[in-house]
Amino acid sequence: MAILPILHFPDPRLRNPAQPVARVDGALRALLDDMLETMYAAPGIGLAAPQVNVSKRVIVIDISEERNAPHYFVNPEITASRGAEVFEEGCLSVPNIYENVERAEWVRVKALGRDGKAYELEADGLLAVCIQHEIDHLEGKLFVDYLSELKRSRIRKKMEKLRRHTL
Ligand code: GNR
Ligand code: NI
Repeated sequence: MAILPILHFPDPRLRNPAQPVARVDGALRALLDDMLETMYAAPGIGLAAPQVNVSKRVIVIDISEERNAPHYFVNPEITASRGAEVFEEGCLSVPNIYENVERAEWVRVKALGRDGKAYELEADGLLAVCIQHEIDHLEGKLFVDYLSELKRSRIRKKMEKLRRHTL
């Protein structure tokens, strides 16, 4: 197990569309385990592989209070969605920024699990928000893309300044 470094906006590597996984093998399960450990340590409720510089369609999520109910999504696809809801989102790749984003309020998602078997899950509330946020990462999309150009450029400047400080 290992904690992986998380890329920060506006790193261009966060913008690459991720590649489908051909096979859920031992190496992929090791990636899922490292991503889960990284997400718990951050701490966050979800993590997509592009955030740890792995361009694969892989997501982990755990919205439980006890941090003991992980969801694994390999090659996830939203097969149905309904409604709209605004939720205040944050992102481990855009630290300390929280903004309202409108998304579908209910989704059905199809994916492979940690065992490589296909399954479907229906979600609403925080889980639905998180699934959509993570699938966006697989397309190179970030929650700040839903904000105005003005807000996004302010956030970009803040992040660049922070990075100059910590380098
Ligand atoms: O930890 C996270 N919290 C969160 C809160 C509201 C909406 C989405 C999220 S996902 C985020 C972790 C993350 O950046 N995943 O990509
Ligand atoms: Ni995120």
